[in-house]
This record gives sequence, structure tokens and C-alpha cells, in this order.
Amino acid sequence: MNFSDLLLQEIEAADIITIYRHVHPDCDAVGSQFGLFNWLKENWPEKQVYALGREKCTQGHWPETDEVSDETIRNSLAIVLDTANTARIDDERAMSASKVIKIDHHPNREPFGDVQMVFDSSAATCEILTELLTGTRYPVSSVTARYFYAGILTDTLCFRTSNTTAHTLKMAAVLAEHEFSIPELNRELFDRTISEFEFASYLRSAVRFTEHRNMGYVILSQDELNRFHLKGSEARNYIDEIGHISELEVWCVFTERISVKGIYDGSLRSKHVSVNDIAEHFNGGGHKNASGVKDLTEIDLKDIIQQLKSKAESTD
Ligand SMILES: [Mn+2]
Repeated sequence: MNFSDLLLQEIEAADIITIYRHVHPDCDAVGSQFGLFNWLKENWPEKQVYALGREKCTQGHWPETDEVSDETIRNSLAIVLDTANTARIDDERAMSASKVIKIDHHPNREPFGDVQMVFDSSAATCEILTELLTGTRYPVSSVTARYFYAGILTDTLCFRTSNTTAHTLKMAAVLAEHEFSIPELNRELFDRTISEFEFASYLRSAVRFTEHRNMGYVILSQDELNRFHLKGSEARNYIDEIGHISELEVWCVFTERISVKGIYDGSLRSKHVSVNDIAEHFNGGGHKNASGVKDLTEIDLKDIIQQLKSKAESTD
């Protein structure tokens, strides 16, 4: 039996279906969730279908989630989307459901659920769902297609990541055949407010480049963050603003704690050299080319900048 038939069989057997996503949801998490939710509601109006999750996705416009009782969840088929491990499910009750299906594209390091549809060569969970749902005889509407397209578009950083394949583009093309405006969706997802634009301009103007000009960094004080009404984490999310400079090997953004003067957190990025080994010495860690650090004193800050600078220069 193929995965589309298997999914259909499970859906048809369930009267109640609850759908989950991960904490700190991105557009692939909510896009896959509301796309599947909408497809189920349109094709099985008699079933009770619920989309769950407390945290909101800050990019794009998404429907509100549902409130359901513990008993409803226990009697439901749970479908967990875009979530690699149970600790990251945004509703710890998911695993109490009578049956659990995991659908995801992250490496399956923590298998969970009764049925798993994990394809780690897919660029997005929305890419997997497009394949699964269009493989059934039930129609995918333009509303569903728009949700899935948003997930694929954002998880691939607009089809730029290395995991963007011919299959990714084929699924996006299948979705794009539906009636929805791609330019409007792009504006919804990527347009900025004037204050966001002003902060991005400020961040760019505040970059300091090292002598070898292959590392750039920004240190933002409490005063600067307060001026733009931003939390440190929100400001550090703008790191991509300085991530497209051809000479740079390493780039970082450090932000002073709003609550504690003289203590800094930081985001580190690199093209080739590893930064996670350095991050581990500064209360942090992460991936080879993308890491975070926290609780740095001003002395630590000087120290880490020196270490990152030497790392960047080793590629000269
Ligand atoms: Mn994803």
C-alpha cells in the first residue's frame, strides 16, 4: 500500500482528528497544519477536525487554533506535522491519542507514533503533504494549495536551500496551478513594516568589519534595542541582513540583555568554517554554520570576537 492510501485509510477510519505542529511554529509548521485541516474539513465535513497549538507564527496570516478537551484528544487520530521529537510538539497531549501519525521531513532521530511518514529528502512537510494528498481521489482546493505553497516557499528560503530538489519544484508547480495569487502571498510573507525596515537599515549601518574584511559583526546595546522596541532575540533574527556579503566568512549579531547591563547573547553564522565548536565555550552551540551563544560578559565578548576573527582568517 502506498502512503497516500495508508493516510486515507487512517483518516476514513477516524471520527475525530487532531492536528499538531512544533513549538515556535514557522510557516511550514502552520502551513502543513492548516492545509491538512482545510482539506479534511472540505472533504469530510461530518468529521470533527481540530488544529492545535498555543504559540503563534509571526510570519504571514493564519487562522486561530482550536481548544479541545483531553477526552477529545484521547479519542482522536493525532497527526503530528513537521515535528522531529515529542518534546517539541506544541501540545503535550498529542501522544495520548488513540493513534498517532508522524509526518515530517527532519531526520528521524526520535521515531514516534503508530504510523510514520518521514521523508528527510523533502525540503518541507508541505512538500510531503502535497504529494500525499494529491495522490488521493479527494480534491485539493486553492485555499489548501496556498497554505502548502507558503510552507514550501519559506522552508526553502524561496527555493534557495540545498535541499530544494526537482521534486520540491514539481510539488510547488502542482500547487501553483491553483487559483491563488503568488505575488500577494509573497507580500504577505515577506513585506516589512516601516519600523522593521528602519531597524534593518540601522543594523546594516552598524556592522563592523575586521581588518581582513572577512568577518562582520554588530553589537547592540540595551539603549539601541529599546529605541527600536525590540527584544534581543527579535533583533538577532535580522542576522540574514548581513548574511549576503561575498567577502564575509563569519558574521554575527550580539545583543545586550534588556534586564542585565553588560551581559550579551549572540547569533553566529559562517559559510565554511565551524562556529559551533567556539559557541560551545560560550554557553551555546548549534550547527556547524549557525550557532548561538549566551550570557557573555564584555570580556567574553572581546574573547569570542577574537576567536571568530582568527577562524575567519584561517580561510584567507
Ligand atoms: Mn519544515
